[in-house]
Parts: sequence; structure tokens; C-alpha cells
Amino acid sequence: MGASGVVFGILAPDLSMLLYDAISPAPRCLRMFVLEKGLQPPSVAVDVMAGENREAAYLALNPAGQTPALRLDDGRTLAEAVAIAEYLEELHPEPALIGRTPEERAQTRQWWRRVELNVTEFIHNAFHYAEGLPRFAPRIPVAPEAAAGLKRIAQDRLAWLDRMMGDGPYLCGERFTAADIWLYVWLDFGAGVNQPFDRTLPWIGPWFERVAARPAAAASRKLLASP
Ligand SMILES: N[C@@H](CCC(=O)N[C@@H](CS)C(=O)NCC(=O)O)C(=O)O
Repeated sequence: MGASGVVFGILAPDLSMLLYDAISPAPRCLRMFVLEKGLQPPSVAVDVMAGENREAAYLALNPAGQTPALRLDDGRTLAEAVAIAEYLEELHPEPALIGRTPEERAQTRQWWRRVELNVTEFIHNAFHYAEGLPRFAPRIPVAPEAAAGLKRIAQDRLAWLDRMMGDGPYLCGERFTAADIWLYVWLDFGAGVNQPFDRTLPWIGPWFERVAARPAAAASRKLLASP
């Protein structure tokens, strides 16, 4: 068990749904998603700063060693924030954050993938290879020489997204979706780790303030289990 011991009970025989949460952006995406849905899943905090997620107890649950993860009622564990969000939306369709129709869901996934594959993964990896290097070098392969280029491409692709946006308040027009959550959380994270985005971008700038004003945006800064 980790030095902090916050994953107490990680292997407990109780087979009910349990969210493994952490103070990091991927878990925060899922927290904001859960909060927007009005769900209150039981959760425990994993101390990723101390590397608790890389210890045997957590690896037994999620061999990828990353957060978030969701233990299901049958004892199996799901990882990847997007996959967990998709699962929760199927269990709790309302309010819809992915979509109510095949067309809505496809449109959300289109923007979600553009956001992840072009912007947020670049921010994430640039952090691993630069500001997060001391923490991540012992855990994952790192490429410090790539950091500056990744940061540049993330900002370039953000401007590319900006140019594609229409008149709607959100990425999917009038619908606030998971794609907005992911982009917001990662841009907010980037701003704090030497990856500020251009607030003068004509669509993204006002959009960011609009999403930041949602109660779930502020609430998602804290762990779900926080008092
Ligand atoms: N693609 C994964 C990324 C998960 C991930 O990288 N989680 C980070 C927090 S943002 C983590 O657990 N980092 C600690 C580590 O890798 O040791 C997802 O979206 O769930």
C-alpha cells in the first residue's frame, strides 16, 4: 500500500462500483463529467504524486497504472476516462453528455477525438517530457527533446479548432458535451504548467470562460470524496 495509504481497501472483497480518483487532469475530466450528470459514485483517492498508482495493489486493478479507473459491480475494472464516461452515459443517459441519437453521439465523438488526438494528448505528453519530467522519467518512456514541439503543435491545433467553430456556444453547437469537458479541463491544466493558450482566440477564448462558469468546472477541482 502506498505511503499515504489513501487507497485503503483497494482490494477489499466488496464488489460494488468504486471510482479511483486522483488530483490530475484525466480523473478531473471524469469528475466533471460525473458532476454534470449529477452522479455520486463511491470513490477513493489514489496518490499519483507519491506513485501509489504504480504499486502492486493498484496494478492488480489497472495494469496500465493510470488514473482514473472504475471498479464495476462484478469486480472487473475499467480504465481510460473516455471509456468510463461512455459506460456511465449508457447507465445514466440523462442529462446526455454524449448524445441522445446516433447522430448526436457521432458528432460528440468526432469533436472529442479531434480534441484528444490533436490538442489534449499533446499537452499531456509535453507535460510528461518537460515540467513533469522528474516525476515521470522513472515511470514511463520520456522524450524531453520533443516537449517544445509538442507544446507548439497543441497550440497550433487549438487555433485550427478555433477556425472550424461555428456560431454555437459549444463544440457541438447548442449541446454541451463531453468534448467540451475534455478540452476545458486540459486547457485549464495547461495554463498551470507553462502551456497557456491564446485567450484572444475568437471562439475558444469566450468558450473557455463559458465552460469555466459552470458549477461543475469549479467543483471538479476537488476530489469527489472531498468533504
Ligand atoms: N488516456 C488515459 C490517461 C490516464 C493518465 O495518464 N492518467 C494520469 C493522470 S492525468 C496518471 O494516472 N498519471 C500517473 C502515472 O502515469 O503514473 C485516460 O484518459 O484515462
